[in-house]
Amino acid sequence: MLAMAIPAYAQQTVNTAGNVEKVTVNGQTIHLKASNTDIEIAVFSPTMVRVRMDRHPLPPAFSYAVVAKPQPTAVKTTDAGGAMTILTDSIKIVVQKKPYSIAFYNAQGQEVNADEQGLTTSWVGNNVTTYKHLQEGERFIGLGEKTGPLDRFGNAYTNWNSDVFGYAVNADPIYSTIPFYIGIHHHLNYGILFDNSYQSDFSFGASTDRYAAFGARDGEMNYFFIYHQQVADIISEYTALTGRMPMPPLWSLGYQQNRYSYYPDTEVKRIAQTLREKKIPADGITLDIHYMDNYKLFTWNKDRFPDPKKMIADLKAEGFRTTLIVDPGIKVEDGYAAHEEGVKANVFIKYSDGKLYSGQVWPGWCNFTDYTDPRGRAWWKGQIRNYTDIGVAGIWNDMNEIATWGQKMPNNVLFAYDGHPTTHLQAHNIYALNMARSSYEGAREATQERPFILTRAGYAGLQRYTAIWTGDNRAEDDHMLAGVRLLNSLGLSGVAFTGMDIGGFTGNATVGLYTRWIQLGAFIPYYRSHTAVNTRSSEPWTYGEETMEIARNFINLRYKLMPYLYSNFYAAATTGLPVQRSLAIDYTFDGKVYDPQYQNQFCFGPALMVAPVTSQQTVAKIYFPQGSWYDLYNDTLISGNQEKLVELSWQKLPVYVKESSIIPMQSLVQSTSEKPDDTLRIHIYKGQQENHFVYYEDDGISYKYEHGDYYKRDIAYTPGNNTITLGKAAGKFTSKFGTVALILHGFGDVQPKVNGAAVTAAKARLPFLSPISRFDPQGGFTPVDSCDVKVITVQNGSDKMEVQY
Ligand code: NBV
Repeated sequence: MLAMAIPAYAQQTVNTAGNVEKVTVNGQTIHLKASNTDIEIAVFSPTMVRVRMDRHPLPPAFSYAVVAKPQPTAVKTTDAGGAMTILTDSIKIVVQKKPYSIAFYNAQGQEVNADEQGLTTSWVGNNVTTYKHLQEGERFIGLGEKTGPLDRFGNAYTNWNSDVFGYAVNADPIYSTIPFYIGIHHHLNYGILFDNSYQSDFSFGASTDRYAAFGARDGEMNYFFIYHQQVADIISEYTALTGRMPMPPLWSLGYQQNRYSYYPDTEVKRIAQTLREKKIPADGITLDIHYMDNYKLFTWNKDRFPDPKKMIADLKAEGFRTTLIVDPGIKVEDGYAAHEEGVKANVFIKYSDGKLYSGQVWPGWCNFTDYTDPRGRAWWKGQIRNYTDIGVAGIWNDMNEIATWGQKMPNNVLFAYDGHPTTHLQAHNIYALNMARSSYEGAREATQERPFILTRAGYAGLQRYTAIWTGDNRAEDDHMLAGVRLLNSLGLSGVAFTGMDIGGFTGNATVGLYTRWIQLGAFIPYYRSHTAVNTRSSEPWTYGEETMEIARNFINLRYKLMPYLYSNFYAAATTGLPVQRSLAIDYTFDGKVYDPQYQNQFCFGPALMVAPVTSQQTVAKIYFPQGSWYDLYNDTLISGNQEKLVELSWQKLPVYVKESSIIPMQSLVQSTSEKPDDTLRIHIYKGQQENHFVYYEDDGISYKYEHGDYYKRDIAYTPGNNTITLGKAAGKFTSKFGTVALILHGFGDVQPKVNGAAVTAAKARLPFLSPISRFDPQGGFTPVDSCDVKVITVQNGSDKMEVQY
């Protein structure tokens, strides 16, 4: 069994796969029998392959992350004695037989990824690890919600979902596990998903010049290799594999106001009213644990909330949706309905001796639902109706790492693991995913409307059910920037709907920090202010008049950008591309984007580049990647491929528009339930590049879009022949906009024609893109900055329209 010489005094041995002794090709699946190991190589697509290995015969594959089945793919295999070659249109896989090792090449024969010779895959005890050869200059990005730099080279990480109150900016692990990363070297890139839910470890050349490794405490070596030329396509295939997000409810993209906790009901209403009075647009209010009776799930504290149904309805009438927090712990108490029913339904986690496991959380001793048991999920879904029946629109899944006081859930508690009974060790990292799934399915089935689901912990594939936020961050500058990187990394790892507590959860934000953070939040997919109990409140007016005005300006901009944002969520739902995008997606081989000075810059959709700045900075050094960029506030053109010092003002967060961008916007509304005016404003920024943008609309509430009830058209800008085309609209939905204003930035004088007929382009000083305006309750908003644009106004419809200028 031993493949390596181990000194006699060693307590443990390193076991390798050994030599491949037999090869069986079964269509796209190749089975290799090695001396110590069973190996299965399954081709999922011309660009994606799964490798599974274990020391005993491999059972049928089971995964909570993976939803895709192998697609029929032409595969050519050659067995040339010492090596086995598996060929698709795009990749060549070479398996050396004596001893086993595997390498992946592209169609041009370049080595993309290969085992480190001599180490390959091995076991120490039950711990299994694969060692990949560290390529020269290799960078590593992704791995989900992981702290640290954008380029993870030189670092190592552990996956074990953990409740980390007020975590340090470099803490690891934190709440969730997404064992997927992207490697980049020699103008090549590839993705690897290590699909094993035991505690896992990744090393990206940490203290070694030989390898990048991934391994787990137990279970199979089971990984997917994905090869594409573009990082965007890798993310796209990774999300085809693990599933994509459904369209979110439109309201969940609006501003959300939180604190731990708003109570009683009069306080909740006061917050909502104040937002309206102060003309700060908002769509959501979230109730934290104090809504419950003694923290007992599915109950209400009747003194604080005598009539929750009415309160929720009243809030809805004002354009606010209510989200409630839920924890997995159900208080052990006689007479408490949820507990009694859960015991009766036999859905709680048990020790190996059959006794119920209890752990301590908010309510005291609790039992915990086994969401990996279909019965547990069904029971939870029924309980969720307690909320949806009274109009709750969002479910916020907290403490689902599982967090118990002391954090030491024993190994010997059992989980159903959907027909593959197992212990806590294997179920821990996928527990939250299944809780979020149960909440999602429960709310969706009960209402037939899109619920908003938020989770703290998760596993690869969580995007199918839920948005995620980065937990208990701190009110510190560094944390704001670390949060940006966490969200960028989540985006690289298939999760598009992400957020962090704006203002910081623990501690008190300074005025400067809150100001910078609330500005930044306008460009973060889930835009929610939140803070802990006994801290300075997170409402924009808590930080004085000036900050409130700045907050309002940026929240206003967020609402005006809603058509752009919603279309970007459509892109996430259909291609998996994140809404908040690390520059590594579009500028993968530009070393500058990984420079610690610039690694926090990101794009909000394809058009806007945001450079986060701290409360301490008066000047920012910003990197402008290739192409040209427009200053969001005054349209000043900045050429790319340069680092530039920019003087900062409190009013403006550095944001730039990429040349050739297409940004659909609308008039200001106070919530997404208010109808904007009739004009869709499509901003187009002159540039050299051809560009197109998929514009998308639907009712924002239901699932009818799954049956064709949407309005979708391609907007193309082709500078080469001076045209802007609004493609023929697809879908059964009628756009809410009767008019389209094409707003041309940087085009100078134009004599446009629409479908061949001359029209006039009005000259305008733009009042609506720059967020910086002064608000006066009598006179409304007066813009501070403006720029000259040309506006072509046409009727909106569904036929193709060509504008020549
Ligand atoms: O439910 C209270 C908090 C919540 O506000 C926070 O966002 C979660 O991350 N929750 C943690 C429980 C523990 C707080 C110390």
